[in-house]
Amino acid sequence: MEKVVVIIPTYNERGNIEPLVDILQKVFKKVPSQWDMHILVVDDSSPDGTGEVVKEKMKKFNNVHLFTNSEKVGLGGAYMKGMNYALEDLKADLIFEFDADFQHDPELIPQFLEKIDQGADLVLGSRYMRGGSIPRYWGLMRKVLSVGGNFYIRLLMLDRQIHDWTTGYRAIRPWVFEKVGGKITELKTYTFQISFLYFAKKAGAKIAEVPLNFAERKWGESKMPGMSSTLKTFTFVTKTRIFDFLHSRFFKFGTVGFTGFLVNFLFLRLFRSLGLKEFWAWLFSTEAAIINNYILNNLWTFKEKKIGGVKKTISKFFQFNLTSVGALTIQSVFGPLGVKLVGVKYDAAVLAFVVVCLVLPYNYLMYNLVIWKTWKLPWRKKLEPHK
Ligand SMILES: Nc1nc2c(ncn2[C@@H]2O[C@H](COP(=O)(O)OP(=O)(O)OP(=O)(O)O)[C@@H](O)[C@H]2O)c(=O)[nH]1
Ligand SMILES: [Mg+2]
Repeated sequence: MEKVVVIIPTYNERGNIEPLVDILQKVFKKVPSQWDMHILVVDDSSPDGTGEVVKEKMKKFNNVHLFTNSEKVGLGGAYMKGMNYALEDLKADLIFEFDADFQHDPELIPQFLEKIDQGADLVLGSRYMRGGSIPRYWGLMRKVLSVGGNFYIRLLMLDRQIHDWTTGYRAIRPWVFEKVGGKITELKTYTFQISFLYFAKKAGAKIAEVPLNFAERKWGESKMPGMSSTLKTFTFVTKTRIFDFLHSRFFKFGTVGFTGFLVNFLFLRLFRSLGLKEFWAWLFSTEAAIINNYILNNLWTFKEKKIGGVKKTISKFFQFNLTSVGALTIQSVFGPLGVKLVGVKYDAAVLAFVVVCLVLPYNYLMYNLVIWKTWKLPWRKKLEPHK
């Protein structure tokens, strides 16, 4: 049997938690017997007495648990504490994030469990996939923010698989929380949910989705964050992705390429001033740029795959030179061809096009596939012997 703990953060939800616990118990009866279902309410000492209602329920059901925070810690803070408690004290094999206000259909729990059974580490109740929805009664502003916001996040995160980054209905395997929990610095509702998912994805969690028709809040007041917190979510996502880009291999590759261009230019001037013939000045300065790019890419862009040893360094450097000859060939074939096509007036545009659309992708591909071998062709992967 695997222990499942449905964590429900509450703040002034007494009117909801009362019927919700009963309904959840009914749903629990429908899940396969492999799952041992529990409820953990994380209450921030709600002034309306939510905690008291839960204590009453605990007398009736022994699978209901309560964790009380002495002050309001926000949704993220409540989840962090609740998840820790569910894993450390209750020894959960699976945890759920679940809202108290009936916006999350409890009847979907078996579908979440099925996805987990099929191998998912994290299942999302998704409002923005086929079959999911947001409430019709929402005001225009909330709809626009919700749909637009999620679209923006999806666009920046570049993940077609995930449709709902902010959803609060989730099933999570403990290892994911153990890997991710320590990295989360943002505890505000949306940033908490987004960064949890972001780090989970990075940690290699298998993510699945279940369509969710987000319902109307049944009772009580919304604790939805205000406008300024919502705007901070956009800043958070944007900053995170800019940071990712600055740390990406492609950005480093581009930066090294640019230093190569500078080296080429400076050495050309230097060799000329030393009295070298134009041809030799071009040849040597180009080689200087190639050496520069080889060293910097090896030490920085592809540092995880650093080439070492005299023999290997020399043979790879030879390969690198051949790759550069390839790039020169592309440029000297497609450059004149382009000029012929659109006229010499547009030679700068032709050069930019050839470099950006042909030479850069060619170099990047060759570096990743041939020189540093960070990528593997799909049919190569299968040929590798099993370890
Ligand atoms: N423990 C705890 N729970 C919280 C806190 N803020 C919100 N919650 C709970 O988190 C869940 C989601 O909050 P909601 O206010 O429903 O947020 P929402 O669903 O985005 O907003 P609505 O659509 O208006 O309901 C509910 O069960 C809340 O009671 C908090 O500070 N502490
Ligand atoms: Mg709600």
